[in-house]
Amino acid sequence: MNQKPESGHPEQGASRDREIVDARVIVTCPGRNFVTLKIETRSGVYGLGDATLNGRELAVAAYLQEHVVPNLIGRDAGRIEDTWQFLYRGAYWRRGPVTMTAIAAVDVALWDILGKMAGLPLYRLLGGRSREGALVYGHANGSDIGEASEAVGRFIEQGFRAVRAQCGVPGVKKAYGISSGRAYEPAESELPVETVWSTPKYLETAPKLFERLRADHGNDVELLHDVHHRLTPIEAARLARDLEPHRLFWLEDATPAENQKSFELIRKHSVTPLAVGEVFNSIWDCKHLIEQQLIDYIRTTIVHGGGITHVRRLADFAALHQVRTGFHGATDLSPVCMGAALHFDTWVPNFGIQEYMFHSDETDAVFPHDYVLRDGRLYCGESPGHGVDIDEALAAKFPYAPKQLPVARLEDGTMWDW
Ligand code: KDG
Ligand code: MG
Repeated sequence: MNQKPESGHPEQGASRDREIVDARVIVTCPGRNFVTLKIETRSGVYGLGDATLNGRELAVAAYLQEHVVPNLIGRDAGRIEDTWQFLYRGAYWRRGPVTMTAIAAVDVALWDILGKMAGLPLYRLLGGRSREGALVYGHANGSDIGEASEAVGRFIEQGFRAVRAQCGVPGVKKAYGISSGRAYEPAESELPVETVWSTPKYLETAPKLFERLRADHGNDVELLHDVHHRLTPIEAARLARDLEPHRLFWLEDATPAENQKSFELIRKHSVTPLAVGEVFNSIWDCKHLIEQQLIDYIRTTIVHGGGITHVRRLADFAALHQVRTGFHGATDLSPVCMGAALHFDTWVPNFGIQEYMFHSDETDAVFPHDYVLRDGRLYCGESPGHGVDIDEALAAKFPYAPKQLPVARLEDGTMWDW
């Protein structure tokens, strides 16, 4: 397990510096829950990885604490690939969100250590810059079409070039993506809030929203929309077709994608670009979607997709089929994930867009970082590693608060996809 160099080997001193001597799981709730893995080497250099799985935080914390950390102590932090293979291939029970989020935390922390030891920002380790900054999209929403359009206008005024738009649906009490005043945080309570969903009412409203947005804001701004898995394949095909005149950048999660072939139906009826994959954990979840060019953007990001080591393979595979990246970036992914994602975005040749919601001031204080937003793009910093740290003393002041994501039912009470 512990690859100790033979005595007299030239790497011996360096390898001893890289020996992992401690790994700790830090759970904190500066406004919302985050799980962070901190790996320390004998030399004192440490790395951080995000391990946050919204509403299931303690499952990943326990997986790391009980089953991963004991395997890390004594390992060479420089053996990133071998550690990834050990945690993935070596585990009989592989894949799934809990396992892949735990692996991601280790992987990102090790890349962070590698960058710090090399004195290089992460994007340079990956192969260097492909662009100056990463195009981002913000989240605009409103209780009705008019409010949503005003919200889109505010994003454009702030310099955003791309905006996701969601609005309330008449007759639906709690439509997806609508905030009640403060920033949108769906995991609201200890037990899931039950929402009610009406597909016919939604299908009436969504095209009208985008007709209005184009009338109010013109064609220069990129517009995106998230269906959040609510439609059947044929309903999704109808929506994608109805939205065609409004030229969306993408339509996201139009139908659940466990059955990857279901996207063939949507493709048959529409040229609206499709994005999928924030709930995927591995290349196997999207292999058919990518190979058959059934999607245009893959959303699987570093924290839930096994880290940089695996998502890099996914992105390279996607590039062969002209599918571009569009990483998940909601606030339940910590600044540690965002920092790593931005270095990846800066390097990856087939970059599409990066989702970005502002974290709260408390979260930004717990996770000091060097990435900045300018004119609708996010720029990663030049500090070694991924450029995100944790203030552990401050983190300890925000204890874990159990919260789960909502569920959805149809009007007759049938459980539906949230
Ligand atoms: O934890 C769930 C959220 O990250 C998700 O609901 C946000 O769909 C989402 C998005 O596209 O940001
Ligand atoms: Mg989404």
